[in-house]
Amino acid sequence: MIASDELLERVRSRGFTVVPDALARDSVPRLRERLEQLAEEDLRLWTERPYPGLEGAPYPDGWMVHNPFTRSPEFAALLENEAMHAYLSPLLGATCTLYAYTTSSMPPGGTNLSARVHVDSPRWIPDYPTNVGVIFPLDDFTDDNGATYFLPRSHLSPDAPTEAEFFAGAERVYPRAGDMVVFNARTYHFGGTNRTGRARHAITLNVCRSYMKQRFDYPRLTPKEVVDALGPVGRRFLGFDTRVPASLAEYFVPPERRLYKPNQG
Ligand SMILES: O=C(O)CCC(=O)C(=O)O
Repeated sequence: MIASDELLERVRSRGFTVVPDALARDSVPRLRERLEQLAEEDLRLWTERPYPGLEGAPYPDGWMVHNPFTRSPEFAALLENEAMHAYLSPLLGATCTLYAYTTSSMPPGGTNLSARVHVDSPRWIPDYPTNVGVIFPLDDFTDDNGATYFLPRSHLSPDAPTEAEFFAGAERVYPRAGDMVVFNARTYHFGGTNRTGRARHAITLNVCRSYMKQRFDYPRLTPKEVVDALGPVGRRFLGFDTRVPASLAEYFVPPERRLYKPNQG
């Protein structure tokens, strides 16, 4: 699959774009169903087995499931989504890796942590994106259910807009379920409020340059059966080609057995 030059240019010049038909439409209902199950499971586990020191605290990332691909093959398959990689490679290089993989849902009558003017990458280097965000909507985004706001061209400035400046210039995106939003993660955005009675679900990935640290140590965190089901693109994306040795025995190995493989940037 090849990215559209016009849409890539929109990411570069305006900071974001909607790419149609990134997912097979018939895969969406199952992803949506699994997302709801995982979100409920997270809340239950948080109450039943709180992390030490956090007993009694509310779940910190409500309506966001972290690392769903470790618990559900439907989410693992997206690590190799061809449309996504067709856009990531020209923007970040064909060696880019996953920084974070979560879900983002707007509950009925509410919103989530993304309802603030924010960027998903604090670094600003002129003409050099370090991180790209990808949103896979699992519901059509509308004004009523919390379509995301983006401030066009805000990735071109080192300065943060005020909230007034943001809303004076922001545009909302209206992808359909199964489309994909691709954005320079330094573009200011804001998650909307869902005023309907049905949850608005989405999957959100943040992708970084190959030599940057990932949010989690995915090669250690990902279950073996998930890794075994992936091909070279999925493994590289998880960080398997850019690991670092933990001993001289792991360092002094032939090139084909190196943990940080040659030509990874
Ligand atoms: O779900 C959304 O609409 C926004 C998500 C978001 O802001 C983020 O992932 O940083």
